[in-house]
Parts: sequence; structure tokens; C-alpha cells
Amino acid sequence: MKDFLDVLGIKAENSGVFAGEWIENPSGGTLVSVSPVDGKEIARVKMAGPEDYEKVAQSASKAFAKWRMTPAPKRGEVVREIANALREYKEPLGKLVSYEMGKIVAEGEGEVQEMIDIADFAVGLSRQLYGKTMHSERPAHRMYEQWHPLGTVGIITSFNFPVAVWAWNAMLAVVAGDTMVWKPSSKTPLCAIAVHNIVNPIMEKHGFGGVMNLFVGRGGKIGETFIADKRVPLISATGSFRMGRRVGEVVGRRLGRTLLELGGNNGIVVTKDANLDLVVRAVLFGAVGTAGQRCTTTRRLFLHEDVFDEVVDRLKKAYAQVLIGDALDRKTVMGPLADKAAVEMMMAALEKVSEQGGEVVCGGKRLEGSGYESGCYVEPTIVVAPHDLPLMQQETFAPILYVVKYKDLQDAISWHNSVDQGLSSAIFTNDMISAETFLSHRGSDCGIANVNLGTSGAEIGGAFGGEKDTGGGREAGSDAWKAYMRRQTCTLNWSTELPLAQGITFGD
Ligand code: UN1
Repeated sequence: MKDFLDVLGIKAENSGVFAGEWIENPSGGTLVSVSPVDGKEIARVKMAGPEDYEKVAQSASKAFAKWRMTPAPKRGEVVREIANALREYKEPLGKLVSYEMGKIVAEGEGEVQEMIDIADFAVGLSRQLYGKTMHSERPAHRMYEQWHPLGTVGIITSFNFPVAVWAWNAMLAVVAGDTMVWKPSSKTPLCAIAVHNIVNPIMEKHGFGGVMNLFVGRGGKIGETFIADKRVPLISATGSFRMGRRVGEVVGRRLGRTLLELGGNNGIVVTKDANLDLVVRAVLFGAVGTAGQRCTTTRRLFLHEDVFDEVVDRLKKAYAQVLIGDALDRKTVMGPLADKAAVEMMMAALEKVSEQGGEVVCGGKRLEGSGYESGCYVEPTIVVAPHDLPLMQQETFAPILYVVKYKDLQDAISWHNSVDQGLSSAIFTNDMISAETFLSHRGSDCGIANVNLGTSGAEIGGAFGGEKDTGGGREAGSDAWKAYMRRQTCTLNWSTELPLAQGITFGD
């Protein structure tokens, strides 16, 4: 029935280590991947032990020497083939994402589309890794900057976007001339193995088998070796604040580079003149989509008092229509959470709502019985909250939406900015002054700020990331590629004199 597993080369037992080739018997123990959709074992993965990690790191270092000599537009041609292969495997890979992680299949396929989009972007980029030229203050001197490959990029990804976020990093790293080592979430190892089964035949065909490497392993042990490894000049990590801080500390100690994309606590502000039809649709997608497990998920909604009752009412009606169940069934709107621990975390948060002065007005329960045997299903939940509800400070990775009433836009913006995270934000308004205020330096303090669209579902063309505890990194589009390269400033003297800068005369 799950024929997409065969198509993607997933066996009952798989190696979780690719070091230019699949390592047959890695020594780090066995991981069982269980689907949150039906609670069944999907397959087993053998994880990396220390000597397997060493092979992976060596494979990436060795391939770098050759890969960086390949001209960037040629590297882009390889990426074009990868984009084509991803188009071919969009449906089965989308289904695997859905089955292993729990998001609905339309979102699983959307994630693969995001991989295709960034690959297409990277193909164009491979001819546009531009440096600047400057006018030198010295006569007959030329000054310019150029961008060189950086080396091996370490990519740590989270379960919630098990394939797209790797592609954001990997496609840019490939055209930048870097090699890479990927450590996927232990909750979604099969997605990573399937991706490698798709991309590596292409890399191998061109003689570049060691450019993209992979190891599945436990963060606490082998992950520590990875982030401390000086052979990896950049660690790009997506996940929790706790994980990101650890990565920042360890990599910072060796003065390596990090690119961190950590938690969000994203809010939407709705003014009294907003188009409420758009608001309801955007909030539904933002708060219920991916069962509230995107880092861009809408977690806080600030409603002007004039529209508060109407919006809450309409949202309650919309929530009641949400079909919760089998993520692979195309009629389903919300699948399960990633595992039972996530359900426990959601329930623990909801238990505190009333003691902190909030009220659950919709949903709030776990789902049991037929179709929900995995124990990972919950109702999407709306909580009416005072603006200073302590729970709202934390990112609970679940479909809980906190709704707050406001009178004055400045209050709404300052409450909106009063959390530690700073990823995505939005305002719904038809008033130009409100929109511009929200986008101004006195407005949203997030890396992403939208008008009349929700907080989630960003396109790859923009730089993606956020401020404060979100980590400050920028991935995907715009000039995010610069993080994956090293800049060199070059000055060339084509005269027969040796003038010094700043007009200094020295020993003349
Ligand atoms: C994430 O949740 O880590 O903007 C990434 C979005 C998606 C990416 C989310 N394009 O919601």
C-alpha cells in the first residue's frame, strides 16, 4: 500500500550514513522510524558511530578539493538535473514527508515544490555570484571583491521541514562550490535517506559522489563531534532555541560561522478596517496548517476591539470544519502532531491557561478512537488571552492560537514585539498609515513582515530568518548565498610606483 517507499528506495532496514557512498553497517545503533499518522513502524535506520562520522567528514573534505575547481555555472547545471529529478519524485517524496512527519500530503508536496523552487533559483544564481569593484584611492590601482567557496557546510535540520530546509542550504552550497554534511532530525531520517537516493545518482554520474553527505545520529553524542569539527567552517542549523544556543556556543568557541534559524512566536495584527474574509483564511492556514508546527506558524492574534467578536466567532466556525485525520488522505486538513511527546507538551501548556487568566474557547482536547490510534492527534485550539499571558512568551510547537483584544495600534505593536522570538509577522489592514507603521522601524521587529497575508508560507525568493532568539540567520533567496562563501578583497597595482594608502610616506 505504501508503494512510495519502494519508489524512493526505502527498505525495511537502511543505512543512515552516506560518505560518498552508503556505509553498509554503521555502528551507532538502530533508530526505528514510526509514523505519527498510524503509529506503525515505517522502517529502521542504522545510525552513525564515531568512525562513520569520520568517514563522512573526510568524504566532504576530499570532494571539496575537486568540486571547487568546477566552474560555478557547471555546478549550476548539476543543480538543474537535481531540480528535474525532484519534479519527477514530487509525489512519492511528498507522501513520505507526510507519512513520516504527519503534515498533510498537499503540504508534503508543497515542501518538495519548495526544494524545486530553490534549486531553480540556485541554477540562475550560479551565473550571478557577483562581487563589487571599488575605486582605489591610489593611482593605477584596481580594487574588487570576489567570492570563493567556503568548504564543508554542516546542515542540521528539524523534523517539521524535513526536506525543504536542507534544500535551501544544499542548493546554495552546491553552486557556491561547497561540499556538505547533513544531520537530519532523528524523527525524520527516512526523508533524508530518500532525498539522498534521489540526488546522489546525479552527483555520482558527474563524478562528485562526496559533495553531499549524510549521517543520522543522536544530537547529544555524535552531533557534538560534528559542531566542534574545525573542518566544517559553517554550521547552518534549524531547530529549537536550546539547540541553536548550543551550536552557537560550540561553533563560536572555534570562531566558526553559524547560520541559525530557530523558533518563532509569530503574530498577526488586525485593524478595524481589515478585510475579515482574508483574515479568517490566513489565520486558519497560519495557525492550523502543519498542525501548528511551522516555525512561521501564527501563534498570536491581536484583534481590534471593534472586530474582536466577529473574528473569534468566524474562526470558531472555521475550526469546527477542519477535518482532522489521516495525513495521506487528500480530504484531510490537519494531520497528527509529530509524536506523543508533542501532544503532552500541548496539553501541559493548555493546563496553565485558566490559572494564568486565559480561556480556551475552541478545541483543546486530544483525539482518541478510530483513526486516532497513534495517539498523536489533537484539536486545534483557540485561547482568548490577556496581552500579558505568560504562556504566550513561549513557542509551544502545536496548534494553539492566542487571541488578544486591543484598542490602540501602538499597544498591539508593542505587545506583538514583547516576545523573545522575532521570525515572522503580519498586519491585516486597508489603512495605509497602519500598514506603513507596521513595516517601519517602529513597527514589527521580525525578520519577515507582511501586509494582508499570513505569517507562514514564505516564498523562497526572499531571505528567510529572524531576529532575537530566532538566531539572526538568513537562508534561501536574496543574498543569503553570501553566508556559504568567503569574501576576498583584492587590490591590484598596475603602476611602477608603490603609493601607500592614507597618503603615508614611509622611508622615502
Ligand atoms: C520552517 O518552519 O522551518 O514560510 C520553515 C514557511 C515555509 C518554510 C517554513 N516556506 O512557512
